[in-house]
Amino acid sequence: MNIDDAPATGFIQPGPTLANTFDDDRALRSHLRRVLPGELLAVAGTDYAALGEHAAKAWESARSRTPEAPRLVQWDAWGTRVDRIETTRAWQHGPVLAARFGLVATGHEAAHGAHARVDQFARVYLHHVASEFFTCPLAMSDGAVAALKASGNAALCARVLPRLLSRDPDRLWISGQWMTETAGGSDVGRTATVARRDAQGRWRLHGRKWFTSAVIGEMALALARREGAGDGADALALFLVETRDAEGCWNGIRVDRLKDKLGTRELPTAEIHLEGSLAEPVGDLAHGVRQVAPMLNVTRTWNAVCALATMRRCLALTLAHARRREAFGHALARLPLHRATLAALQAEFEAAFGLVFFVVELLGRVEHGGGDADQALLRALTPLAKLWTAKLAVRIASETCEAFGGAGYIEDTGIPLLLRDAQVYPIWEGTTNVLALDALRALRGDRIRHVLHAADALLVEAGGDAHGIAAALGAARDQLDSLEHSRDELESVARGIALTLARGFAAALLARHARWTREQQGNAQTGAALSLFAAHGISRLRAPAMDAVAMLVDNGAP
Ligand code: MFK
Repeated sequence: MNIDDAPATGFIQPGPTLANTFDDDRALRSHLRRVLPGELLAVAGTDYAALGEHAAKAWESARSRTPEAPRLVQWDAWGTRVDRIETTRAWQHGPVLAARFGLVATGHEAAHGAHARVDQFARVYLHHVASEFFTCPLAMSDGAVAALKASGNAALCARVLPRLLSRDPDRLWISGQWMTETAGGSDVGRTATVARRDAQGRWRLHGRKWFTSAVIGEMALALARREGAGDGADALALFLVETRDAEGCWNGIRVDRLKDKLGTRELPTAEIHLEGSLAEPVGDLAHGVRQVAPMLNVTRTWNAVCALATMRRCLALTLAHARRREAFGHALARLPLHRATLAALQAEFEAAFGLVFFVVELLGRVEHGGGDADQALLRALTPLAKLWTAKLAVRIASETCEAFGGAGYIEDTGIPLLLRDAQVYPIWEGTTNVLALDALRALRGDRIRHVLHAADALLVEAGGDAHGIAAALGAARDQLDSLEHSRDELESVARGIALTLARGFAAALLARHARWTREQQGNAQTGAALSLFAAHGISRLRAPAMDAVAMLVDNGAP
């Protein structure tokens, strides 16, 4: 049968399409206009538009082909162990786009000073979804740059940083971060990999790494325990491992298998054995967690920016669909409950956007000599932004599936992928609970005062606090103070405190931005987002309920 002779099938719903994702993004555009100098925005704007165009096209092309997955080929035809990882097309092209758009390098561009990080993360945000999580190894690379700079190891920096920051795809290096082991995912202190000297006095690593997301890279930073150094996190050291030797052979690395993951399937996450891999200490042969911490904070910022990118993609598709899909005699976008649902999600997204890009701005300031107050604020807000946006991305992706009805549950619409991928954000780089406890660590002493003081200053800039933002933040501080001497109770409510601080600070930022957009752009949409966000409630505090918890977890025995 000729295709032209096929019987008419009646109504067919067109799938959602994307316009240039930069042109279309009010939150991003108004934010960049407020914080970036005009000259930088004018030059970088060409790249943002190109990334936005690429993102729209990548969405279309992904719909017209069968999804690809990476493959591990362990043996060649003649029996030689090769452990070759074959990646998808988007991944093969990843280094070219990363170098061309400076997805790591622009963040360290000296000429742009403290603004470099905003420029960089605007690029990351625009490219993340289209990159098919190639941003994951880029995050590790950026984190490695931060850890190496903080280490003060001049020789390693001179050798490696020009590679990690290269704008030439043939010179660009990608770095992994190898921490997670079978015994230690969150509790990194249980790392069992051992560092031992060989006959020539060189360090070699022996052990098993359970999640290595960038074994395709040229190097990795890995935690290992110097032989005989004792137990615990303090006895760990941080090492740089180059994955291949001068002949291009694996540096004592055996790739056991690729992970069969819920999402991020294009990302070839591997289990590996280190069998005498040559390694170089980054700093002292102790305090490895402290040495890797700058990396963790940078990768957690990437996590938050990528979570935002997923939210924005979900909202763009949901709105595009709501404008074209009709039900009950109207476009979905005209139905009161559907409209209210979408607007509430958009408001949450805009608040989260402000918090994440404020963290990005602070990171730039701190890296360019920012004072103690900026440092304390950055340390406190990074885990808050990471944990809140990770959860929110899952919620928005789940609502997105629902907003498409049955089509949102069908794999080749591309919608379920957003939800499966979003679920990585609350796990990757520390779970919600680990991050909530890190927030407690970061808020110790008078750091909480810096957060509240900064929020007060934002509310002054906003011209007032019409939504009880300061009160919500104050209540979180009071709970933190009142439970200071009862560690178990404090930990049991840490999520509520962290979420309240994240939401309260985000609301203060949104209030300031609402004033700016109203006065500078004659636009009341940010103010509307603030009203809806606040109406949804800022506080997420919970009272400790230790007895009830014990009854439920310990099977009735308090
Ligand atoms: C997209 C790709 C996805 C692919 C699938 C992914 C699946 C998941 C794959 C993974 O496994 S990703 C990695 C997830 N793991 C983590 O992110 C680690 C989570 N654990 C933590 O974050 C713990 O809080 C941490 C290991 C960092 C610390 O726990 P410890 O061992 O109890 O350390 P301790 O004694 O509290 O802190 C040691 C030092 O580090 C202290 O400094 P001092 O020695 O000077 O006192 C801390 O203050 C410091 N520190 C800890 N966290 C810090 C920090 N400093 C700055 N910033 C931080 N964030």
